[in-house]
Amino acid sequence: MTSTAQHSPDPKDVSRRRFIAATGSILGVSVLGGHAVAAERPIPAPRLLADGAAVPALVIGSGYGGSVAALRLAQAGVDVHMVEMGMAWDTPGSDGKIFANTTAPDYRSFWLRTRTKQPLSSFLGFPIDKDVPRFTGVLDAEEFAGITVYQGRGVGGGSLVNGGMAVTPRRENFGAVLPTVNADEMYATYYPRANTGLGVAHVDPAWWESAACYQYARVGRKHAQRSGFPFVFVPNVYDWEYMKQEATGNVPKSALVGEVLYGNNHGKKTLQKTYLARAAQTGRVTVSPLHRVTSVAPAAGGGYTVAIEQLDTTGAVTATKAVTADRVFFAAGSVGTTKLLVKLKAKGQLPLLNGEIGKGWGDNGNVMCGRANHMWDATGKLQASMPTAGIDNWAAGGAFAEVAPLPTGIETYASFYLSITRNPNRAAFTWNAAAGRVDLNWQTAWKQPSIDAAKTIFDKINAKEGTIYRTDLFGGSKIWGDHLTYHPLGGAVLGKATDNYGRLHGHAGLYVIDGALIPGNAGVNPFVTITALAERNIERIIAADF
Ligand code: FAE
Repeated sequence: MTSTAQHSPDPKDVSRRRFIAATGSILGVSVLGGHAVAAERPIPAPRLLADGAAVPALVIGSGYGGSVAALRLAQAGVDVHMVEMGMAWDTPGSDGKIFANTTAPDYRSFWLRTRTKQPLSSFLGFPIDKDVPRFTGVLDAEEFAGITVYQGRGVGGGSLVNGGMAVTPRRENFGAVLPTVNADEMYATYYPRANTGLGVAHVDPAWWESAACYQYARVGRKHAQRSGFPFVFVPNVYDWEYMKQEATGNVPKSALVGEVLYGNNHGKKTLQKTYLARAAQTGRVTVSPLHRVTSVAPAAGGGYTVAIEQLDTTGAVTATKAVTADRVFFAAGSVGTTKLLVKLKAKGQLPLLNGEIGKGWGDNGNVMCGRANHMWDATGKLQASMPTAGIDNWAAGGAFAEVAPLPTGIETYASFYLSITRNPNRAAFTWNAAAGRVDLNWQTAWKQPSIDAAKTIFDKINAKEGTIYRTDLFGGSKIWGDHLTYHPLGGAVLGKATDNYGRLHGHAGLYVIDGALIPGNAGVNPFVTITALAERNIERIIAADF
């Protein structure tokens, strides 16, 4: 076994017990009442921004980049307010759970849709999408002309819905990921800091070898190795001790009942439990959930006027607010940040932004596929929803294929993969004045290089194993899931739309600090790189600008 991770995981993030001791005043009633759900989600106290408020630092979005910015600014003595369009995700529904299960999507699952749009649209050839009430749910399937971009919505951003795979790119590949960034500093300081802050850890290999819930991954390993491909373990932010307890039936199940896409009720160390918990401890960070930033423009007396819409859970606007901020951090994710900047430049609110705004967007080369195994290669009806491993074919074909779970609860005899490939195509966001929205010019056909790269792995495995691709997962007998990405990157690229630390050109005091900075491809799952880059940039910004 080898590993792609080049750090020494040191998960010293806030333990639940320590946090409860430290934040009794914030969680008060819930903690005293021993309410496990709230205790697991020690996030900054919602304190809604009032119309006309003035704040020193305003962070738009509460995903990875926003959480790093909030924590480090607060630790440096700056009061921070986070504005998050999604919900707080701190209150259980009538079933006692905060999040819905992957196999039973409900009103909580999707952001303002009346019908689910599941990444796998069919199973055994039957469509699986269904009607749901329109609600500010946790997963957004945002549709552009040529691609659907999946994103997390809520306090914690993508950490609420993602697979937790926490991958540090191989050092030799870093130059292609962020060419203007000093790799020595990243690997000596910022990747280790990010991994520690996120609570990244490896699965216990001995347990993994015998756990029923990772049979699918062991089948994936067998097939990879029999075709001569390197099979690597990757760390995750799931609490592995919790998963062991799930397997023995001692705690409420989460990964072992397939929770992931629509949130994990237990076990996953989302940002709510790591960076945001530590931010809450500073006492300097507040958050307005269900608040959406619509505009940022220079204020007459200096700083910026930020226009905000307050939403209810149907998505209706219940109030509009204008606040002023000395400094504004765009952390609304690659798509959210870029859409705002493109609109604000085009409409003249931020006219001095440069011509790089909106450019350099990529899908991290995402493409999915499934293989149909023989009856003797059962992948198991119990599948942990947290991936642990993949096929690292960067050296030969330019693909990292995550062996992904298919947690349906039944034996599927399917091996399922999300490949991250080197796709050179880059798209641009532009303002569509007639429609009053931002468009993205990505074309579905641009996935072909990704399909070609993935085929170098799976054609060979199929030939060796005498197996075929599944055609029942994406509708219309399609083999390739080429209609989506989970990993939007770019749009306000580091060193182009911003300086080399995320300061936007043209308007002092505005920063980009999220996945929009990364030029389209991280080569591996991106959140560790987004976090590490944010750690690097905020350190410099605090030292030089505050
Ligand atoms: P992000 O986490 O998306 O946070 C942006 C936040 O801003 C969101 O909470 C938005 O609701 C909010 N927002 C947007 N617009 C506005 C606005 N106008 N006003 C106020 N708030 C706004 O950004 N990555 C991995 O490394 N490993 C994985 O295993 C993995 N699995 C994934 C699985 C799924 C299903 C998905 C969807 C993603 C996955 N990712 C994974 C990708 C990862 O979650 C993503 O790269 C990061 O979350 C991006 O971080 P950012 O800070 O850029």
